[in-house]
Amino acid sequence: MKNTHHDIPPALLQALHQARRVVVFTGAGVSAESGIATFRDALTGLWSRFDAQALATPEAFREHPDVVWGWYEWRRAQALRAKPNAAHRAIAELARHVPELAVVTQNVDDLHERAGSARVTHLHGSLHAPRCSACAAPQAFAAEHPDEPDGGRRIAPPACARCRAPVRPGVVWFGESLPAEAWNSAWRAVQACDLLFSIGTSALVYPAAELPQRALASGATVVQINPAATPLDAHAHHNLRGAAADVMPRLLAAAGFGLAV
Ligand code: BJW
Ligand code: ZN
Repeated sequence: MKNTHHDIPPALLQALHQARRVVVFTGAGVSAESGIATFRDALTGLWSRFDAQALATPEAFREHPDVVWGWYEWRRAQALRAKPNAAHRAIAELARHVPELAVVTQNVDDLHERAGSARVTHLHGSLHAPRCSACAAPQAFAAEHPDEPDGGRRIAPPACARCRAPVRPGVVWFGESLPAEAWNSAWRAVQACDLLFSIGTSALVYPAAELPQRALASGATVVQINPAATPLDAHAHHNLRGAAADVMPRLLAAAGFGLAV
């Protein structure tokens, strides 16, 4: 059914053509087709014995630093191998067709940037910016390119160059605050937007999941793109069921925003 846009509602296209400020809020699903497992699927191989929600905590890192560091090195290897997909590219292209567009991502990969998006706010940090767990000094990886077997393995975290405490991933774990600057900038963009896309997120993790709600409260049109149901379904103006890498290019084409795919 190439070149037919029957599933892109005309009201959505109208909102897109009239939008002055657009926020694209993304989650792990946007990187799924780049071969990066979504958060709630990220526990294959060795990690299938663990619970992601339990591993992504300061307590897990304290008690099992080699398990947690090994998990993040495995995911970093995956992210380094991955390439942006058609969804990342469509989001970068969309920015050329609207007056203002901000990407607010929960993802810890850098695929939006590599696809060419200029304004990207990372709410949950990065796989590529380790820091000391005690003194917070930025750290280098022991190996720039981790060579991870597919199943992953336990790896002892390196010691801080300054204070010898274990180096930790530069991500936001459960129970930790989001970086204030990132959160404030996301909140401002969402408050001012007239159109918000929520793409590839289960919309379960707070405070990030407040952003689409905030957009709704301030009168913006909210469009969700996800192959599965989420708590946002009941509130979004438009729910486009499908993979982001499939829906986003079709949406751009339907809007008349050319995109080489
Ligand atoms: C596709 C697709 C395709 C598939 N195309 N789509 C009640 C109880 C306990 C705690 C809380 C509570 N209420 C609130 C909290 C606090 C907690 C929280 O929200 N918990 C909930 C789980 C209930 N939040 C926090 O702790 C936050 N901090 C905080 O609140 O600070 C204040 C505070 C201070 C002190 C004490 C208490 C509070 C911090 C949250 C940090 C989240 N960090 C993580 C880990 C980052 C590092 C890492 O990656 O390891 O961020 S958790 C994880 O979830 C990760 C993600 O960014 C985030 C969101 O996940 P996402 O992106 O939505 O992925 P998935 O896997 O869930 O979903 C993928 C989706 O894609 C699915 O819907 C698929 O259908 C879809 N999909 N293929 C499009 N091809
Ligand atoms: Zn240190």
